[in-house]
Amino acid sequence: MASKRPNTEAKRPNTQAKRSSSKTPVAADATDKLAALEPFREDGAEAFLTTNHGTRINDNQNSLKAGPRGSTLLEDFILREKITHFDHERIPERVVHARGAAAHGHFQVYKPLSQYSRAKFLQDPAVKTSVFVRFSTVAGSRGSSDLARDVRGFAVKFYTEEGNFDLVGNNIPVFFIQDAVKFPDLVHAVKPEPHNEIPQAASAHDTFWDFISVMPESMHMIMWVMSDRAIPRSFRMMEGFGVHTFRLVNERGEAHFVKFHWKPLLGVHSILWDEAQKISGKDPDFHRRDLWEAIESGAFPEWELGLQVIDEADEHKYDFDLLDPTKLVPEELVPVQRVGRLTLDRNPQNFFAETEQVAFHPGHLVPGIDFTADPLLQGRLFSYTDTQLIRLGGPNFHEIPINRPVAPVHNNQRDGHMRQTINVTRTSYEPNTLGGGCPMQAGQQVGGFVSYPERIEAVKERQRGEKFFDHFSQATLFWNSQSLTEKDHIVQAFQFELGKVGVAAIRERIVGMLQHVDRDLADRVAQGLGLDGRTSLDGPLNRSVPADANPKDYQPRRGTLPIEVSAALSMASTVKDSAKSRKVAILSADGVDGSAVAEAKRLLTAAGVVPKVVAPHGGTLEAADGGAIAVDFSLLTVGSVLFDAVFVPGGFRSVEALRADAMAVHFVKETYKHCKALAATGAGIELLPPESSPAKLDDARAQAGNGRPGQTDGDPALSTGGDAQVSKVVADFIKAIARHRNWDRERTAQKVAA
Ligand code: HDE
Repeated sequence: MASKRPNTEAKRPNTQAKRSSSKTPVAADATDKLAALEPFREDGAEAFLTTNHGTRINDNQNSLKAGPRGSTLLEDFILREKITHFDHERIPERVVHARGAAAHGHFQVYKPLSQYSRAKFLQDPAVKTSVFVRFSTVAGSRGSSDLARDVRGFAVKFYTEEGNFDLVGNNIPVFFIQDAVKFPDLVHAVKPEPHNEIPQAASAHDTFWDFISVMPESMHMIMWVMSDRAIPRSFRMMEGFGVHTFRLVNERGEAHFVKFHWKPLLGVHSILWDEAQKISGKDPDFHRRDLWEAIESGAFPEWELGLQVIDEADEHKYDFDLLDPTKLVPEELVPVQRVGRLTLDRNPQNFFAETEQVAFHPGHLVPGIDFTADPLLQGRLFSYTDTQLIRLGGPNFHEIPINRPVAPVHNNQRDGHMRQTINVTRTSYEPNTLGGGCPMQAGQQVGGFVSYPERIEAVKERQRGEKFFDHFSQATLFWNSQSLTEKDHIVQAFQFELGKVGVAAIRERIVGMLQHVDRDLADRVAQGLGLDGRTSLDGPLNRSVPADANPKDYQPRRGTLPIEVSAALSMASTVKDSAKSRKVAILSADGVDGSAVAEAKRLLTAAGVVPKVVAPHGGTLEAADGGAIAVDFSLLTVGSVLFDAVFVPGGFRSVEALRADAMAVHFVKETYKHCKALAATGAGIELLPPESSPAKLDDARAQAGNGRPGQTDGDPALSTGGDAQVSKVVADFIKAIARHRNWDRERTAQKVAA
């Protein structure tokens, strides 16, 4: 075998200091984060196995022993190094947001945003700013299911030429609490209970609801978390929000308040709680896999960056406080301007090195973006560096490849655990004369960060703004803005969550709290719990009160909003124009109509849909015409919940076999019950659940017989036709997939046992 020097030797990491200085402009490709990561990649191809110190290893099968049956010798430095490294492979998981998946990509603005911000990455539509984006759940451990009912993290690291800007947001625009001091309480309440560490990645337990039942400021967020927003279909189909109000500052030093949004181009879509629970068993990596596969297949996820810009003069214009993170700014009051596009186009190559070691921080800012005094944001500014110190083990985590900015780094910070940079100057202080005064401070004109000179005249006190005490009006707005189906799901979510709460008094207090959101909501939740909707609260509503305060001063006050409904808050108003990247099961068995399978695959693939043949057995199927069809999954290995839609092609032998197979029958029934698109041709119609509407199915059979394709029962997500009508049926089917679900089916479908 040809001897070749291992890559680790060949590719020595560049130090930032070598690449450029603050006076030299950054080379065009130096802002490409993927290129910057290149020197750190190692593939071991055609290389010899070595120790960490470069000594080639001759025997990786046997430890060094005193004779073939003798004990292992302490001298075996190869064994000791290998085992020691292995023993230390784990680092602490994130205290929250432990479970996540990430991808590389880039961001481009549509037009210069110079009127609002001087940030360079927001100026030139030709500039592609590298990004690394990590999505996460909040409560669960690293190995928990993707499908927990939970908020999703949506953290974006922009590697800009002026340094890293991290937009560390969530898929819900508000938060549970108003002040950072309550964060450890909230997280302790939602995490598994301390005595038995149950339940994992779930809020459906006593301590969480106990806390919520005495924290009315959480109610707006709770409405979102009980909605289907907390069980997204895909990371690619979630909105993202910066949550806090930030500031944009332009070249002239003028500031505007801003709320950041991410709008997914595939629309905002969710699944049902019944599916979420089943997916957690069938494929707990469902979201992670979905992101990975979409990027691998070239269906790159995209979002538009949205800004809600508010004049400083309007700071006090609204009945809610812009500094209160439990409130959103309704889009009807301040429209979202879409200003740029985020595209994720490359998967990480090493989960640990990139996704696990990436360190986000809302305090990673660039000139042109600044904070407000939101007390939740202010507390976060402390927390994120602090947590990396223990999680990543020391103060040099910024030198880990994924965290390094593409902008040059020069300062007098030195040493510490695992220091990589070799600072070659004698001076590590400033001012100095020995080092020619370098590195030197940067004036604003050359990109020096200057904090926005916000005027502050204040008394030092532990207090909150007056409007912070309006805990219910936006919770009510959210409820009023939901579609009937969304409302049903919220009621069921409360019934589920509280149904898992053992202490009756907690359930009652939550119902009492819900009465302040909406009477009907409270009544419906109470009914499912076997409670009286008029349950009155035991004690004061808000128990988050300082020791010496008068509790009366801390009780909620209802504000008024100029709108009663906000369409933007309902997923029913999302775009539903693309079936791209959706997964379809083509349910088949031996004897299937091979040409129907081929035609459906062709049409679906052309529409960007991902068809998979699912059959009672793996390997290949023998089609009715004798041809062979490759099976992607056997029924045993998947479930309908892993697909967006199902097509049952004709072929009598195939359909007979499927009808005799309980798993196949269940697969179709469940698809129907979950309101997904279903299509069938020829004999395949016989597999559609008769419960859907027997009379209409007869009609469909008749239509199939006389050659007219149809949509059964006026149900736009049920497409049927004869064997010769595959093209027409699949065309309707694709439209139905793009609409995501036919939620109207739900009330009748509930009766279908699945
Ligand atoms: Fe975080 N949060 N958070 N958070 N957060 C963390 O930082 C914290 C909050 C968010 O993919 C931790 O590196 C405090 C709001 C995301 O790596 C920690 C408070 C929002 C991620 C932390 C909040 C977020 C985190 C844990 C209240 C939406 C995952 C590990 C004052 C705007 C980032 C880490 C990733 C992670 C603290 C509230 C978003 C402990 C103290 C509000 C997306 O530092």
